Amino acid sequence: MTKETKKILVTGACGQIGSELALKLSELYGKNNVVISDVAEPKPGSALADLTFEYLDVTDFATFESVVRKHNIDTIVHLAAILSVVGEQNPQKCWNINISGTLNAFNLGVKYELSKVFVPSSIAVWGKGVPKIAPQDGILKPTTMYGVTKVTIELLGDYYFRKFGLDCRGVRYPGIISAETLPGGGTTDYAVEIFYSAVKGEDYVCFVREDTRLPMMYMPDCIKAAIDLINAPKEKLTHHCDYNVGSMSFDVASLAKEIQKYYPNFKVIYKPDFRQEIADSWPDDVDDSAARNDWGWKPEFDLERMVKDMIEKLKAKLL
Ligand code: AKB
Repeated sequence: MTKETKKILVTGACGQIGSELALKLSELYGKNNVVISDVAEPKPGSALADLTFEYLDVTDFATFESVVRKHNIDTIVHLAAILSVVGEQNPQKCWNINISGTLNAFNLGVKYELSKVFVPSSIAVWGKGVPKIAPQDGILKPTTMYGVTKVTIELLGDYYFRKFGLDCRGVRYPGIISAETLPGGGTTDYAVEIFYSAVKGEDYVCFVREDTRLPMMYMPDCIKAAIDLINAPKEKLTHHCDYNVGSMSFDVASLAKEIQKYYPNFKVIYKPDFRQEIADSWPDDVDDSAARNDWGWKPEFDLERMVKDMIEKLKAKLL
């Protein structure tokens, strides 16, 4: 994207990633060039509430189209989605929102010859039997409806590129850790909730075992991955909506130990529930060499830096 032209529509903008990515995009490309949409309004008085907002259910093609036309949108950053845990509570709704919403974004991309559509995928594309370090290209057998929708979206990305020349791009996000907006119904939510308990001086009841190890990423790197991929030269890309992006990988016990450097009395009580099975079906880490080679992916935060920053931000927010 260049500074002059682009009008970007961010769907699902009030969610965990959208609320920070939309602000970064408005900083980079100008407030007037970013339109946000969601099925919930931004919090009154928040920085997000300063951006142009459109109420949009992404499964409603006519309204989606009217927003694209009204604002002369050139790029869609399509974040509206149902995550893994909520998806298991209502698989049909997960399929409808994730698949219809993405198809609408892709079809608008083709119809209005948009420059790009960015739609994230997830580590949820893998299932039981995945190697501990997930390869870029491997067998995808997800066990959740969320994972099924993400594999489908990756395949749709390849199809729309080949069939219509649509420039669609996406990364497989790991669990995202951030202090601004809580994640909404994912399996990796424990890695965010644990900080709120620690900073509030409470014990944390964790819904997965202490040895549960998953790939994770801090929000500044999550935003960097989206913007770096959106801006990468097309001719360098060997994949579309399915780039592995690694950052850090840790088990809950190691995260708790790092937090205890700041809160020595902090305790985690482990009470695994149905989410353990989902976590166990995902890899420990990912091989992101394709992202590194194709568009120079390089994360900046490790566990120590992330924990320090999260605690500082949450202290300012909660205390
Ligand atoms: C979830 O846990 O469902 C998400 C994800 C890994 O995509 N955070």
